[in-house]
Amino acid sequence: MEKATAGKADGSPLVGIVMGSDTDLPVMSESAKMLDKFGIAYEVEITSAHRSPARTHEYASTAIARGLKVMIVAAGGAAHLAGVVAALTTLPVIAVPMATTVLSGIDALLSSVQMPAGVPVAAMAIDKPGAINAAIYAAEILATSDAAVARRLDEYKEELARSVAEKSARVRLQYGKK
Ligand code: AIR
Repeated sequence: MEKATAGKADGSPLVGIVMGSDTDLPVMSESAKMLDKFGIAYEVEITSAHRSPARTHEYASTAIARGLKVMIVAAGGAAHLAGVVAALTTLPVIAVPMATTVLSGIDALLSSVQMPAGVPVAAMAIDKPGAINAAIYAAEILATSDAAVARRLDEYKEELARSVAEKSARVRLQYGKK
């Protein structure tokens, strides 16, 4: 896949990856990896809706002025971060519920998805699949006005289909079918 970076001419970030704690980073690095794959510039921020509300307010309310176009927001447990960020910006906010508590992410999923009317949050699946899909979804939003990102998404879909065909060929071989 071609490696040019999608962003403003100065290469400044278009996507903000925000998480409630550094303990979310091992999962959220999957979002970063996918954005790298699509050549999309991003920034990473740790801030907590509960532990650092002032920092969260500052970060979210200045996101548009910094040139961001989409926010990916991850938190576990009582995951209010995506909702708070969405309350403070008109950028599209994509939530990734983290499986950090004994409830395995169901708590974070419900906290993210059950937003009141007027403050939308696009909630992804819990943990790694959600982190990957959040980046793809962010790329899809950017692709509506960026032909290079749209082309990389097309290539990614083709790559996905090829990988299924290859898996099928391997399994058919294993079970004696040609
Ligand atoms: N969290 C941090 N502030 C508010 C919330 N909901 C979340 C983090 C992390 C979990 O609490 O997003 O998933 C546990 O954080 P820690 O720092 O205790 O490991």
